Amino acid sequence: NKKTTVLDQAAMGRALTRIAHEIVEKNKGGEDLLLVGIKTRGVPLTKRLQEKIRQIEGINVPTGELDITLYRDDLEKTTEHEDPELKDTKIDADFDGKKVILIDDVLFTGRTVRAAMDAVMDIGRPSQIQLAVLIDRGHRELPIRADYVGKNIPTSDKEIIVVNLQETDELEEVSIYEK
Ligand code: 3GP
Ligand code: 5GP
Ligand code: MG
Repeated sequence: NKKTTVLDQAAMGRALTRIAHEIVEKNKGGEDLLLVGIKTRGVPLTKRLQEKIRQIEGINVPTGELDITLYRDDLEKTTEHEDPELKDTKIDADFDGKKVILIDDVLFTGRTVRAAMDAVMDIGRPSQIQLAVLIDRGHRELPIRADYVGKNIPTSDKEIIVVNLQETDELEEVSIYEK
């Protein structure tokens, strides 16, 4: 059951615009970047950031996607310390020497990002890996932090964050639910 909406459509748009600006600022324009979305909802977020960077800098940053899954159907098991695994990779660009920015909707334990970093290092030699997330809900189990955060939402064990995007859910909002 739903508790509160933490980002509406306008707030989400502003957060992503800010992140796009932060990305080009930190990377001095963005020439050597490659944006890699983590499925499912990291992928539309990646497309949106690519479009915003195009508007800001006039460059078309290449994108790719990773499918990292926990091989489980029960989300309740998230805290049982299972390690997610790579299922599928779609990256056309050669990213040796590039700065790879991983993009996901929610950062929680950090295990998905760890698996994503492993996958990236297995297929190439990026000069850097950075991380952008729409929501950081806390509860890290690994020494991982995001370089770009849409919103920090400290959650309790009983709360989950529901991210609805136009592209996947025909609705645009982030809310907190009680399990
Ligand atoms: P996503 O693929 O867009 O990230 O894991 C399948 C979906 O369930 C995810 O969508 C995610 O949004 C949602 N979800 C909600 N709570 C959790 C959670 O605690 N762990 C995981 N892995 N996914 C969750
Ligand atoms: P982690 O591996 O950091 O524990 O979890 C990150 C992945 O699980 C992300 O891909 C994210 O989509 C999903 N996830 C974890 N917790 C939540 C949550 O509360 N809400 C949503 N929407 N996704 C979550
Ligand atoms: Mg996700």
